[in-house]
Amino acid sequence: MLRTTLAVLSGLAASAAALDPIEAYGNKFFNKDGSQFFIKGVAYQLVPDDPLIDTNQCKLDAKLMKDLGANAIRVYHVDAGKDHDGCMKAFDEAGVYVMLDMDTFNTYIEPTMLYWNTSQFDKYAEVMDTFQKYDNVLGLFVGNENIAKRQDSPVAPFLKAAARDMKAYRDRKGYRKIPVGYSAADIQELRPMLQNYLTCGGNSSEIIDFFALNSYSWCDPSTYEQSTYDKLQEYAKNFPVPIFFSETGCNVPGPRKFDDQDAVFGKLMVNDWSGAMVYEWIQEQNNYGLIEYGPPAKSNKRADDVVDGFTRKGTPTPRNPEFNNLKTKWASIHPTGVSKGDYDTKSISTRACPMSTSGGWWQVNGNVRLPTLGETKTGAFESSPSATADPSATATTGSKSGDKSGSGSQSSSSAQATGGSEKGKTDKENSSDRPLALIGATLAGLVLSLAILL
Ligand SMILES: *[C@@H]1O[C@H](CO)[C@@H](O)[C@H](O)[C@H]1NC(C)=O
Ligand SMILES: *[C@@H]1O[C@H](CO)[C@@H](O)[C@H](O)[C@H]1NC(C)=O
Ligand SMILES: CC(=O)N[C@H]1CO[C@H](CO)[C@@H](O)[C@@H]1O
Repeated sequence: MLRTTLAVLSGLAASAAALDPIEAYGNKFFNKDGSQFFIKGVAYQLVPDDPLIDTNQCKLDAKLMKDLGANAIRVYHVDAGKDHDGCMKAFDEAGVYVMLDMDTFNTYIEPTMLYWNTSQFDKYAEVMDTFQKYDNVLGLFVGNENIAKRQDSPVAPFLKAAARDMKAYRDRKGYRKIPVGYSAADIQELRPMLQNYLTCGGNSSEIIDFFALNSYSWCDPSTYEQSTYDKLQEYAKNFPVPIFFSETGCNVPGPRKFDDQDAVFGKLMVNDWSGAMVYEWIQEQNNYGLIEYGPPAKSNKRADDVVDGFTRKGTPTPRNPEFNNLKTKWASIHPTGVSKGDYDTKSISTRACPMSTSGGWWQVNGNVRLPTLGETKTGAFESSPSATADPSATATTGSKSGDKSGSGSQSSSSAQATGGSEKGKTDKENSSDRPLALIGATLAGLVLSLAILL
């Protein structure tokens, strides 16, 4: 507490106009004055390696983000060795918090090769070391959509191990308690097992500090039920840590009206959700952009200003109606939430660690022992329940069929959800969010039945 206070005070001394750090407490984010903080964010990755080193560009974008009403960005890759002072200050002055993925191209936690080792840890730590000094860092991700296919869930204990080790490192170094979380692909078959698993087990040192979902299941025009947001809400009710959308939303058929924001910040969800990051700032091939930087590839531009045929530098120009739709929508939404002083964390509840499900999607059976740093897993896993698994968790099967019965008309919620997250992923693959070779690597024949990790 004292350390937090001192950090806040020194932050204030450094720059009077600076944003105060946000704290995760219970299942909500709070401002320093005790008011609740809700994310109105955008995904921001103009260039593959690091969009936070070009100060002029950050200033141009931050200004327009302020106009849009955004208070946060999400960045998928940074280069810890570069100087980020200018960009972080530009966003800070525009009232914009920053969420970062700690992994990068060669440190991604792979679902095909199960390991979490010091090569990754050291790189994650460099990102934390570099960014912990900025008060407007809102959170750090251990991974993004590492679990994206049927065979991928055995990597979940490695994600949890990464969160455990990065939180321990953060605390050991005396850094501010920057929340460390995970950004999940919204896959119906993994609802709610993945979010429950990453926060289960009863040891706060071994769980993620927040859970974020990349969901594309709300395609305007839609409804709370048709989009299956009602199911997302059911699983998020009294969740043990903050939960929010780290990517949203669907652009088919378009135009995007961002009506899901009414739901996220509306009375049915606002008590359990902490807001949303809209995918994405820059227009790319996937057609999700809120802005563009003018026509593609001109001969007088430097080559690295253009990637995949899209100019990635210059004055951002709103793409409409999307930009104005989102601006108008956010301007009409003012969630107040609860003040920290009035907030009783006894209302939150930790779920039991889920048992594995039939069909192979969720293969982690109960509260398995987490891998230690440096541990590698190869070959098949024995299939037998862990001694610490809680049998009551089998109730998740019922919730899952609830998803199906609640799905909308034309396409099933599964198709929408999975298809949507594939879209988001496709783009990020194009932006080299993860090594293409590894994505392409065949998983055929790799049928794992994970019960006990060792
Ligand atoms: C971590 O694992 C990767 C992949 O197997 C390997 O390339 C790297 O050398 C390992 N690092 C250490 C410190 O063992
Ligand atoms: C909680 O987890 C941490 C990190 O793995 C460990 O050091 C600690 O002993 C655990 N606490 C309990 C009560 O098991
Ligand atoms: C420019 C580019 O590489 N586009 C690719 C983005 O990803 C999709 C799906 O993987 C490819 O079909 C595109 O060619």
